[in-house]
Amino acid sequence: SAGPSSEYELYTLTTWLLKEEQKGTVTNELAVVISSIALACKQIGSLVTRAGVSNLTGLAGAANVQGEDQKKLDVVSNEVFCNCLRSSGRTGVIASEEEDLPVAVEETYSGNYVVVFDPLDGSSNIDAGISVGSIFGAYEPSEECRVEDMDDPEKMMQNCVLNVCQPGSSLVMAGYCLYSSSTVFVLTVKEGVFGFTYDSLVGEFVLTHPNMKVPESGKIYSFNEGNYATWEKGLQEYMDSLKTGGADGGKPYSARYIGSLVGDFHRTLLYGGIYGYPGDKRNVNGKLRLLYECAPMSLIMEQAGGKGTTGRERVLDICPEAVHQRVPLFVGSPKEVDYVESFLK
Ligand code: AHM
Ligand code: MG
Repeated sequence: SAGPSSEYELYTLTTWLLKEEQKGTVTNELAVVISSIALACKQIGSLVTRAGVSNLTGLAGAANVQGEDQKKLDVVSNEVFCNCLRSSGRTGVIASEEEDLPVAVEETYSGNYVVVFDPLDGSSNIDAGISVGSIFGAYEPSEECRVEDMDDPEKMMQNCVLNVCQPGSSLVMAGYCLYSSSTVFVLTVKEGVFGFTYDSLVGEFVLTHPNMKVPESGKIYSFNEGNYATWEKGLQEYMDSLKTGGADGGKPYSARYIGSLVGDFHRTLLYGGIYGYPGDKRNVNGKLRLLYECAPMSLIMEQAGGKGTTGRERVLDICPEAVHQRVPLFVGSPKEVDYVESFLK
């Protein structure tokens, strides 16, 4: 029964975290990690809003390890995230979309959480002022990432990769922050999903969406249908069937695609339906990364009563073999995910 008890009580993310700590659903260390991520998101939100006037649009001039051109804001957001996590003192290893390899944090004080994140997803939308977001998740360390190994960079690095390569089912926390007409921070610590909207006058995330649940089904699909010709037969048949009303027939589905995972996902969570980034002939595993995109989003969707699958297996069951590994993703209302799977399995 989380929520304000008086009309004037401001029920913020901080209040919520304190209550969760009292209940024992988050450790003190994890609460500190989440607070530091929220701070990073506030800062990124303000940078995104001001990008056009502070010369932060356009390319940074380099490509990341995955060969993608980095935008200025990709680079800045990564720095903001890393700084906030470092100064939290509770993070042992961090892995980011924008870094080649996971990095050990020297300033760790306690907790040692392994934090994975995409600091700014959908950044191709930035220069047009369209929604973008940050995605994150945390694991307990699986292998000691010992400071004494710092002298042996090779060993240190292997240790970090081992820590990071855990299946999504081991995540202890996941969330995202949407930078749009409002800034919304959505979080799970595996006890349901909670959404907080940023109140810029108070400077805090305020609880606005307690215990979010995805509708059982929903007639909205969100795919980059431009890739249709390169999809497998089953998926093409599925797509065709949505246009005649899907499983129950009737009204055709509506198409909605921003090209920002966080925005498309947030709508799917609230209104129901399905988001998909399938594999195609050229990229058999699609485009999205398991560790810091598909796994956290699948955990959130499952916690909201929905599902996340590659079309063949549950995303949270996959143990990553590489930090930037890609997998196909279908997430959303349970009935919609079952329906797409019936064409693929
Ligand atoms: P990014 O991490 O480089 O920003 O790419 C991820 C984004 C997702 O937000 C979005 O769902 C997808 O790429 C869109 O890809 P496409 O343009 O191929 O439809
Ligand atoms: Mg991304």
